[in-house]
Amino acid sequence: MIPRIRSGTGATGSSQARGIRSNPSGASSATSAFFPKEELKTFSQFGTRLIGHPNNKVPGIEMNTGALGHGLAIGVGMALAAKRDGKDYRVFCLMGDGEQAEGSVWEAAMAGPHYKLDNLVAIIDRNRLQISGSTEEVMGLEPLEEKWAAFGWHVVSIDGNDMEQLVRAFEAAPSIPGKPTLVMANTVKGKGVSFAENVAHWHHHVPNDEQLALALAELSAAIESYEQEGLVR
Ligand SMILES: Cc1ncc(C[n+]2csc(CCOP(=O)(O)OP(=O)(O)O)c2C)c(N)n1
Ligand SMILES: [Mg+2]
Repeated sequence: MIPRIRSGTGATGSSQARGIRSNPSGASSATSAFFPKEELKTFSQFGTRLIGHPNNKVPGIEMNTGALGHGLAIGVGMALAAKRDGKDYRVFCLMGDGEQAEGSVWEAAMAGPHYKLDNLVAIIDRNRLQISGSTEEVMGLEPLEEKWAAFGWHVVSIDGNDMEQLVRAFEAAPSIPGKPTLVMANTVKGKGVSFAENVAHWHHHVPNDEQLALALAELSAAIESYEQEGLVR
């Protein structure tokens, strides 16, 4: 079953490393009644608070993002605060794979196991692309899972486009007491939109009217088939 996903912080802490993901976070904030859905129409326009990166002027968003590499350090702080305050919430931090080129990610990667933050789950969107092309050409990351394991994380590798696998990985954490979990979510960028799949420049590109119509048709057809299979509630 595909569960509803809430963005922002609440009973479950969530830290977003990936600023460019402001589209879905804005949409889910609106549907979670943080602000009226109408406001989504102002996205990226002059004077809007939906500026293209999550920022703390948007209700439900506590941290600004945009500069890569800060999310995990914030997540470590939130998870450490939970431990110190005796709270039982968990913290989820979504990072990009291109983001792994930032040194600050690895400082936070050291701190997670050091403070035994088994209430922390970091996810890497391993789509093998970053803004200007292949991650392995821009800054080689492999062997990435081994690096995280060597830093003391419990590493779980899944198909990140499969919602069931994601939910299972999140529910299973923490598997090893004292160890934070790293979910390597192997994904296809632009999945489900034929012309955008695996194409780096869709990191940040505005579709024209035809592309928008095609994307909506393809995604609607996919949602319909999920509904028929009983996979969406
Ligand atoms: C500190 C910092 N350096 C560089 C950039 C420019 N930049 C924006 S997105 C990006 C690539 C991110 O790649 P990835 O995290 O894999 O995101 P994807 O393209 O897969 O969505 C870069 C280098 C930035 N935002 N912050
Ligand atoms: Mg990427």
